[in-house]
Amino acid sequence: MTSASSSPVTETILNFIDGSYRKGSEGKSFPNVNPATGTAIGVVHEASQADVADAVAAAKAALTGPWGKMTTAERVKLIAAVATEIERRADDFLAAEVADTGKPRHVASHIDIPRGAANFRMFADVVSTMPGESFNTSTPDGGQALNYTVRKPKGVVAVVCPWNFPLLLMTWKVGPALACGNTVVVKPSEETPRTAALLGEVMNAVGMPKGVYNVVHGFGPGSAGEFLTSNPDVDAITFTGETGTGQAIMQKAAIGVRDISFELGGKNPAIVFADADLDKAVEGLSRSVFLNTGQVCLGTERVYVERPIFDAFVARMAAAAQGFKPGVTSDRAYLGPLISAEHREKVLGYYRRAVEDGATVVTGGGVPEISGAEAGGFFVEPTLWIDVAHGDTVMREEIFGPCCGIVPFDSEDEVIALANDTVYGLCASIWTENMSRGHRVAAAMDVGVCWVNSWFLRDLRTAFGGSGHSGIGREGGVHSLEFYTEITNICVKL
Ligand code: NAD
Ligand code: 6OD
Repeated sequence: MTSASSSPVTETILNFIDGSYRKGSEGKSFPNVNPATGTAIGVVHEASQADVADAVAAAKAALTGPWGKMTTAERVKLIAAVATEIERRADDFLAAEVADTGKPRHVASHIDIPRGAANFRMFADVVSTMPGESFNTSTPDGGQALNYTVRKPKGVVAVVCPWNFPLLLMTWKVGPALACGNTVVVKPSEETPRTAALLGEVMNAVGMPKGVYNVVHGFGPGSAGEFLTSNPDVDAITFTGETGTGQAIMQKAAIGVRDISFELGGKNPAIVFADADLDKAVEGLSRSVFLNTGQVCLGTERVYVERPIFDAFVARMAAAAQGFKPGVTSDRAYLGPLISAEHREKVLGYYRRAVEDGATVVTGGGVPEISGAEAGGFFVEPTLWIDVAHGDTVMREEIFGPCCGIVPFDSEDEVIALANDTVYGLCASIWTENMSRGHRVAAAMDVGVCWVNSWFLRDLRTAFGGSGHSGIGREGGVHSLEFYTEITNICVKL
């Protein structure tokens, strides 16, 4: 049981260690707040340093227990069963995700929960079909040697997660980690602990051996996040979150020379050429700017539009933004709240800064009028700026809100230079009907992922990640196996 009560409104959210739900051993807890109403709806039990050490010890012990002895076929069967069980309990996961994030149900039911299941099923397939590598080598004595590789799990993997797509981003790492035979200790965001905790029920239901999947709740520095990443029995750390947090975790990873995989922030450009299909571009960029209330690492907070269509594009985007109704209960609701009062203050600070720096607000810029139960929610208006300069703060720093600056450009070379002039390198989205140009400009983008005439269109077999301040490494398909396994090359003199 994740909870002391069956009501999601009063849920007590517990740590999951060695197959059992546990309170924090120091008796500490913190409130779980629904961002759509601003009210506390649960209590989260914070893991102490001893609890985190217990979770890591359980994960380490599980490596040599029944889990470590399973064949790949047995292991992937269990992992596929996790996917099926998430699907069977989709309503429970949906309720948990909506309670934690405040996001509209249709967003969570179309994106977060199905991906939670797909992340297990897909990596079960990848591991089952992974080919090996071998080389025949000529030796100095005129003979031959055979080189081939075997892959082994890294060991105990720490999975440190953010709050924007909690189940999706956590399982994106837990799926491949387990498929490769590792064990995990997950530290969900303090804002969104529920789905990670609920997944413990799924693990027990499918018969996952104890200690393979563990969850510790808490914060970063001086709490579960730091306790976990500095624990010497953790063999590798995979992290999704802010660039600054990544830097702090990297220092801990240096102790013991542990491997890291980082998916960090972004300040992603979208580029709309004059020959783009304007209907499709406006629809696509309405998603890339406003989906999940802009709380998407892949969000395009910088939008460059070729001058001949600039005014038309701005007018169409403004109409789209004004069509979104903030709130979560209505069928038309698209813009949920931001995750917290603190994050709303940060976003509103950028809204003020844009105006101070001379931007013109096309639409939005403040807090919407909302009555009823959602009056206390952490909503902001969808916001568009023009007359922003390349060096303005809102064009350089990640805001993580439903907003973007829209800037005209005159040539391909100019826009490539503007798009690439950032410390980040996560993704870009290019809109053109000239596919020769589409390919050319996409290849010129200094990013990990570039979409042409689309955005956030995912095939889980592809490499995903960012360069520069946006991350270290790539995950997805076989790329995940590079991180979650250790290779031994065996050389046999024939
Ligand atoms: P965050 O970095 O504040 O927190 C992420 C996690 O790290 C949380 O669980 C937090 O408790 C933990 N943490 C914080 N400090 C820590 C420390 N010193 N040691 C160990 N753990 C620590 O990020 P967030 O606010 O939860 O998420 C938003 C950020 O995540 C944005 O910058 C966004 O771009 C980024 N993000 C990136 C991707 C990607 O794929 N590149 C995906 C989603 C989110
Ligand atoms: O789709 C994914 O695998 C992924 N990591 C998405 C990240 C979204 C960021 O907010």
